[in-house]
Amino acid sequence: MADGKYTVNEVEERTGVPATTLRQWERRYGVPKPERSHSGYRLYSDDDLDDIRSIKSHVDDGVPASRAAALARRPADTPSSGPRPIDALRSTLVEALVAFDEARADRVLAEAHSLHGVEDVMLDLMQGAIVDIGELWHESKIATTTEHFASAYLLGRLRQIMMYAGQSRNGASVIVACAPHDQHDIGAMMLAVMLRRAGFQVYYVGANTPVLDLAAMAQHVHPTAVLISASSVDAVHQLIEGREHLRGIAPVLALGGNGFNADPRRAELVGGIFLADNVRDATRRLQELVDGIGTGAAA
Ligand code: B12
Repeated sequence: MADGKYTVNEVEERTGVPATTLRQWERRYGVPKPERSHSGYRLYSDDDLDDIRSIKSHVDDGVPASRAAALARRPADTPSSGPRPIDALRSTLVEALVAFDEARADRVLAEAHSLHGVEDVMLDLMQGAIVDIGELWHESKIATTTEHFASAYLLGRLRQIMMYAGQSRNGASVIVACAPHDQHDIGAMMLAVMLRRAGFQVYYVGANTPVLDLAAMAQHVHPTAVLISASSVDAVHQLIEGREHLRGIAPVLALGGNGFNADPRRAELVGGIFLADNVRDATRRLQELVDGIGTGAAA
């Protein structure tokens, strides 16, 4: 029931959980679910307090926060309480993957697709889930095998979405690849999916692509754009080292991924342009550039 009456400071005092953690749980897992006062402040109910105490006691026992939040949520995993926000689905997806429960993960994604658009499912749910899982792994709360299992599962689902998007025969052609030695291909795959859905003819090459081979492929397929993902500064350096082979590779050479997000000017060092820090804006920007080439407005 909605009976928000405690401010965040009061909740902090009563439960011992810091305000930053409370907001993090709310954002990531959808629990607690405080109301907002007219001036926008969070107001927590007695139910919220119970949930917070429950999560805290599970976490104190060593249960990961995502699972503790899922345990606190009542009733668990049932859509009867109305459409679940992406954040709530995200914690359930993380929980399913951590438990190696592929069938449950499938159900979460099915629910997500029925409630939200493909872009939101990819960018908010799938990206959010792999980042949460990365954090659990980083904190040694899950094994490397669990993280690999989750990555492989999500890549499989993304490939499926890409397949359903079909391949355009007359859209502008693009190659999507990852920098040499860069195994992080989930972002590149999301980019490929977005571009296919936007009508581009996408050649998806994926992880760990040597620039020399990429240049040879470009000579073969004559793409309008080559897009390269680099997830770290090391990966950016690999591209800087190979920049001679990338020069003139296509009318547009676009760079992205975390190695560039932190400092987009690094794209110039590789001889390309930075499109955006997310695939939704990047796709829009690329479309404008390609349209510009078509009308002679850009080169
Ligand atoms: C999953 C993961 C892995 C998986 C990758 C599986 C796979 N097939 O992709 C595996 C287990 C293989 C892995 C390995 C390693 N990883 Co790792 N990994 C991650 C993790 C948890 C998630 C990355 C991810 O998929 N994010 C989701 C995607 C969708 O986001 P994204 O890549 O940023 O993409 C978005 C945007 O950047 C953009 N975008 C991406 N590419 C492009 C390209 C273009 C052209 C454009 C326009 C936009 C764009 O759009 C995307 C969607 O909006 C991150 C942690 C994190 N918080 O990110 C660490 C992380 C990236 N890994 C890290 C490290 C250190 C490693 C290892 C070195 C670990 C080790 N000791 O072995 C190895 C390196 C292997 C290698 N040679 O590449 C570090 C990198 C730190 C750094 N140097 O910057 C991170 C940040 C973890 C950490 N906190 O330390 N990893």
